[in-house]
Amino acid sequence: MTLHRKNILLDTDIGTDIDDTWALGLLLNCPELQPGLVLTATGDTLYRARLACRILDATGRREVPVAVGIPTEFARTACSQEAWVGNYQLGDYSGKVHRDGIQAAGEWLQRTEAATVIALGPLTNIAALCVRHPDLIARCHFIAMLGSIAKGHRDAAGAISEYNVCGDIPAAQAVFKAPWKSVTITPLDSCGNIVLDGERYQRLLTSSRPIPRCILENYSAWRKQDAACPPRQSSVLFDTVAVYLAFAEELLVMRELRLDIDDDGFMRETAAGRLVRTALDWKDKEAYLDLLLHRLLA
Ligand SMILES: [Ca+2]
Repeated sequence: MTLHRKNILLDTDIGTDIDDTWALGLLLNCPELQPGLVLTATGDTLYRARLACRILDATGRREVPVAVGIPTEFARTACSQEAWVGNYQLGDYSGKVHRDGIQAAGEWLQRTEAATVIALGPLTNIAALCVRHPDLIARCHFIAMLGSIAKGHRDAAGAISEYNVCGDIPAAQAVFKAPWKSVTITPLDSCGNIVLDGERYQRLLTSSRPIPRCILENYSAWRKQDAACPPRQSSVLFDTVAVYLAFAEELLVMRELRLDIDDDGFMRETAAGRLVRTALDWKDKEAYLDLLLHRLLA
């Protein structure tokens, strides 16, 4: 029986926090998902596209096209995998590269039935697509690592203005008002404490498979930027949960909430808010960590 794969547009700020790199590795190893386009989000989107291309090259996945999204103001110090990218240029990638990412994403949405958009960074690109192509957005499901309902980082009590929201608040507000078929999020409540450590981390270290090798090389380059990062474990792998939500949700506690985003970047439940399928907690976090490891090692 042929598995019907979901067509995925991945919008990612890969190259700052390392979790996008783990999430891309997970996406590439999910038989349920077909990565159709990787679009780079915010900051130095050209650097991010070079990084995405080099990862796809190193893992033998050159069939995946990469598109350069809308650049925004950004500190060079946040290009934390630059050492791993080295002199690799977009022209070195034998797959397709699109310099105008919004144009390319619009064309991809136009020719793709029932697409799922996964967003792993601030929503500058996605808001631009919502403005330019509301008719195409209405055919898509939207999934994001986004916001904070009742918990912050590492299960700390209380909501915060989360990075992917406060990185472009008007964009997040616009995306919530767009006519998506459905909106699903993993806020910090569910994704803010996902860490691979102990035996699971050891198994990654000893793998010779291309995806774990590539992730760990990048993680090693990234760790040099962050002396506070503890040894022998991953950092928090927020974005992997959004990829999981594209093919399953049974390990999570899902709630339909009506959510608004205020001008300070906080998510609020309001009667007139957007109906959002929200991953509020885990039913079985250990099973998710096992699944994540198993997929990365596949
Ligand atoms: Ca991210």
